[in-house]
Amino acid sequence: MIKEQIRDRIFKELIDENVIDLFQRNMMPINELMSYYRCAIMEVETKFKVLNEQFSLQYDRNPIETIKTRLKSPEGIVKKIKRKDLSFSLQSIEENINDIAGIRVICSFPEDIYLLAECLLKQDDITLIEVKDYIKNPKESGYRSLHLIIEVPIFLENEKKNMKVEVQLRTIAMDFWASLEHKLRYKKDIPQEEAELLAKELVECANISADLDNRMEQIRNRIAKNK
Ligand code: 0O2
Repeated sequence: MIKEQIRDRIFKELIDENVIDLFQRNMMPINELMSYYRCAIMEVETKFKVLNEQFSLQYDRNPIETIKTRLKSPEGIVKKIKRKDLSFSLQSIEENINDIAGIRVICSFPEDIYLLAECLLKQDDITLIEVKDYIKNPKESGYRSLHLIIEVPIFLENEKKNMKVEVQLRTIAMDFWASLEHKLRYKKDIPQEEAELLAKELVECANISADLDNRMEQIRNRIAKNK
């Protein structure tokens, strides 16, 4: 039943025999792999919750506003396989797609992002694979966030398995901008010229939002100094 549902969904999206084959032949291993990624998400989420708790005790403040987690959908995985021109195999998925397990940590202030990233990366079971600092180097769209690709071990019945997780750290303002921009990006029926003007407007909004983040942080620091 699940097999048929997945096949129908993929059919609607992509109508690609290779893809249907991959999922049909590997249903059990795919479920197993996805379950490992879910475990990895749990491990990393717990690490951030522990850090938040400790900061709350030690400094009487919570650096984390919200944590969101997501497992990449089969459609998302297939799109990425195609975009990166990868082979349709489980091994290739595991080796080349780094964001199947995703965790988004929304912080109050920009400084908290780097503080949390440092605390996470100091932990001796975490291996850093890649850093993409879209705060220091925003994307052309205006997008800002700190992305970390890490490896975390999960402990199964008879083995330890290292799983990749993408951690996106951003402020409330960065998240607000990214969420709205993501929704607007899918409005396709806009004339080219207008689309270019809107893209510029979105970059401007991202800059204003970054400025606001910095000013709020300065206010926080001035208050802390006066204490
Ligand atoms: P979802 O569902 O959000 O995860 P890679 O091949 O993996 O190294 P990739 O996929 O281009 O390269 O990675 P990148 O650009 O570093 O990060 C991709 C993710 O960052 C996106 O995930 C978004 O979550 C976010 N992102 C990157 N650029 C933008 C942007 O301009 N606007 C918004 N709103 N989000 C952005 P996905 O793949 O879109 O899916």
